[in-house]
Amino acid sequence: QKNLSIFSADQVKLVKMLLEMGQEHLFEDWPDPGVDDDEKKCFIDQVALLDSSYPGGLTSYIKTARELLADSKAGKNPFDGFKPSVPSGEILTFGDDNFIKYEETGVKQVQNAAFVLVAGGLGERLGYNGIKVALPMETTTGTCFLQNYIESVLCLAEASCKQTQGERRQDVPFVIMTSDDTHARTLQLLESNSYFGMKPAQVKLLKQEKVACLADNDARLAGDPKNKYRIQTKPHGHGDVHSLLYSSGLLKEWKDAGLRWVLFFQDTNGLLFKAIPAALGVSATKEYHVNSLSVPRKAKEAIGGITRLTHKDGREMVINVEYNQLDPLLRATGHPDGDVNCETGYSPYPGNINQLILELGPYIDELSKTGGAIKEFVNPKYKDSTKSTFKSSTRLECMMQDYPKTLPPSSRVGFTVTDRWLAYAPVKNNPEDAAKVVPKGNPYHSATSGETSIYRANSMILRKAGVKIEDPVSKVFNGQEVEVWARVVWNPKWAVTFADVKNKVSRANFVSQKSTLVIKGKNVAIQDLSLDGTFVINSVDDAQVKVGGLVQNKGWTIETIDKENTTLPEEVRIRGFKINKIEQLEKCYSKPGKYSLNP
Ligand code: UGB
Repeated sequence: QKNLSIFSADQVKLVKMLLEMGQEHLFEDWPDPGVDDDEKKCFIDQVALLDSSYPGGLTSYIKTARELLADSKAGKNPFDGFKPSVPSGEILTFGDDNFIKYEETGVKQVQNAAFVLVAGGLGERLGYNGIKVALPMETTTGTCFLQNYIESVLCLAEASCKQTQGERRQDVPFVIMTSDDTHARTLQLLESNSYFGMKPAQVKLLKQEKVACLADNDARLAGDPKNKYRIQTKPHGHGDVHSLLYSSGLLKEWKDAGLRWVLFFQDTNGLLFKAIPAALGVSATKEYHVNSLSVPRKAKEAIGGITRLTHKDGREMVINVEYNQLDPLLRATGHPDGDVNCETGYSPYPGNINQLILELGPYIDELSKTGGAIKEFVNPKYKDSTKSTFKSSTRLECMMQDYPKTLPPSSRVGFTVTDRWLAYAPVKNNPEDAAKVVPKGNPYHSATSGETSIYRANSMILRKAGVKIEDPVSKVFNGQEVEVWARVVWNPKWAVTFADVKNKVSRANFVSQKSTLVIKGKNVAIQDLSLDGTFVINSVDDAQVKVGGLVQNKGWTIETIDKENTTLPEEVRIRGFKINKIEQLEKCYSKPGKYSLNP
């Protein structure tokens, strides 16, 4: 009571709200006014921030927490009454007529889309000290994830404009959700690289705030153990992206500008843009309000499963069931073996890769009702079976893929399955877990598999386009067995669709397994090339380059390294290999004109 005198009227309201919500313990041991007043003001500033950054404020947070904690204590199953079954969706096979048709439709739609990258996670599982979007996607060129994402969006937007004769007048928006853990470093990465060619105004950073931790089943907020004038906070999860987009006013701005789609994606999937045009084509053709891109999933793999849930009362939805919930749900509903592979060698439930395409109009309608609040969950670690105390504080969490949970039954919620090699190679696990914890035969989700998957995808795409690519060899890096294909890398300027690739390679091309082919140029035609070594082609946009003939040299080798070798940078050690650049043919075409190379 005595301390209220140091606060403004608005701050007093916040104190009263906390007292009404059973949070008086937060003010215990506060000394009289005049002692630590600045700290007390910082405390109330923090409360104001926690209150304003949660839809419905702290009152709503505490109420929801009490309900969810009571459900958790009672052992209530969130899927009570629901039966899982395998849903049906659009299945795409890379390179067939259907895929090409959807890709063409999708590219036209890109100019009506906004792209949203969720990059607030620090990647504790990876154990890397930097931000994940700054990691090299592959070490042949050293291109980082963020550069590839931005360049892919720019090139897709340009292709889209060209195909529709420049109907669009504005730049495609690119949003990055950051957090306190990633914000400053993301901004610095952008600024020090001139936004990788994007206009700074095109890029918006939205920072998510953490939420208050909960100390017990009554949802008493946990004090920070290091400072009695602070509440302990933890991340709320990637589901925050919806409320942030809504409260920022961006969605309305996009609607007014005539946009139709919002695409969401994650921080470390170097393959993701290879399937985006086709998936967008599916959304446009089927008029999906929600389209979730997925890939065949290995049983027990740490990605959610897309599942049809049918309730006893007739309710039905197609939704991601998170990996730790799928197995118990299946066991409880008449599938005694739980989450297992079927005869295809994969789980019958397609794997969610959190690449979502939402139609903007229905998205805004829904968010106008919910304010962007997403169904949350709580995962307390109890001290014992009485479930009355926690081992450490907990908090509410939410996931962006749970957005469809509140949608009306009339919503068109679909999904698109595409080849795994084409679309999904995340970098999430540290080398030890990848080698030892991941079940044998399941994808590693490591820096090693992330990079080698890029070479495999590019090689397989070239094969589909008619290039003869030698078979891969098997190697073990950081305890993980992977296929090593020829290191084929191109920048998005060269190709963003399969049609682009097909247009640029012709006749009898051959690339040996030990080779590296780097294409950094827009108009580079590969004709009758026989490559056994390393060939790097750089060209300016206005140069028309044709390359072919025999290129043979010692090339760039993949050298095994010891992950404990601290003289090497961390981003190299987590891969278990480095590229040893011995000899190459490098060609630079820096002036406009027509060039032909046939050594
Ligand atoms: N992220 C944020 O931006 N903010 C946060 O508070 C937390 C994360 P993880 P997760 O496709 O690979 C998801 O930790 O949550 C960003 C799906 O739930 O890498 O374990 C973070 O920066 C799962 O169903 O993934 O698993 C990153 O970009 C499956 O689809 C993204 O959110 C899996 O991803 C994901 O965070 C997958």
